Amino acid sequence: MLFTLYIFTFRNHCCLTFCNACAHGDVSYSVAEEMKRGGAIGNIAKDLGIGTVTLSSRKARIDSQRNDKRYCDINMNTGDLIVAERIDREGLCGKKATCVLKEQLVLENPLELHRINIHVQDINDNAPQFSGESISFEITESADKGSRAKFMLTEAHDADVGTNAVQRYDLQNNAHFAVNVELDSSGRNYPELVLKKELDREKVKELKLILTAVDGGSPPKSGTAVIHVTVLDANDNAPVFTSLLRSNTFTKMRQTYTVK
Ligand SMILES: [Ca+2]
Ligand SMILES: [Ca+2]
Ligand SMILES: [Ca+2]
Ligand SMILES: [Ca+2]
Repeated sequence: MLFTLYIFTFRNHCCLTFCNACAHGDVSYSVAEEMKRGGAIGNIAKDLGIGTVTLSSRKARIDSQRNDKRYCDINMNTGDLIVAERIDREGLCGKKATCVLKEQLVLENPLELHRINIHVQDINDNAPQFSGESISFEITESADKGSRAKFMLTEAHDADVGTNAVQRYDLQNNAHFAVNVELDSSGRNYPELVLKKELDREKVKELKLILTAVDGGSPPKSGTAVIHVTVLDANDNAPVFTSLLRSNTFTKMRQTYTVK
């Protein structure tokens, strides 16, 4: 379990300004998302210096600053702040780099509030996904290899953040294409297909290559798509006779015509 504690006490300043329901100190914890219900985030009674008897006599409870769900509760016997609802970082914060749940410990008689900031840490619980199962291209066999023959691929999405999001793309080993990752103007990485050896439609009309997006989790997760390449014809072959017989016939015809 990840656990960090910071306590900021501003009792004096707070009580000078409003006394009936003043905050007596903030506590901050760090917890990995998807922790099981009932798991202890930290011992809030100990961290705030409140005995468990006081918790009961002053009817301690956790209030959420979100209206929909109360993610934490307090174990009155141990003073532990515990997980009451599934904490899903992706559902709470999407692609935000930091994710903080704000709760309050409320004590009565007299009313006393302690703000609780729970920093939700990402875990690698999502695999990269492409929007479709296949990506199709039509590429002429006359396309030059190298920097001029690049084809933008759709990027894979991973709901996790940081290193748990997509880190690299791998392309199935093949003679004609490689995959590069480029940074676009908005700072996003996108993959592109690069021709490294010219195509020849007379030898290969179609290629199917597996593209894999891999995240940086431990262990890593991955997602795949199939790249279909249809090789288009270019006029790169002169007509040739396919048999000696036809060639000989043509020679005779020419000779006959010449005599006349
Ligand atoms: Ca999650
Ligand atoms: Ca996650
Ligand atoms: Ca991931
Ligand atoms: Ca050709």
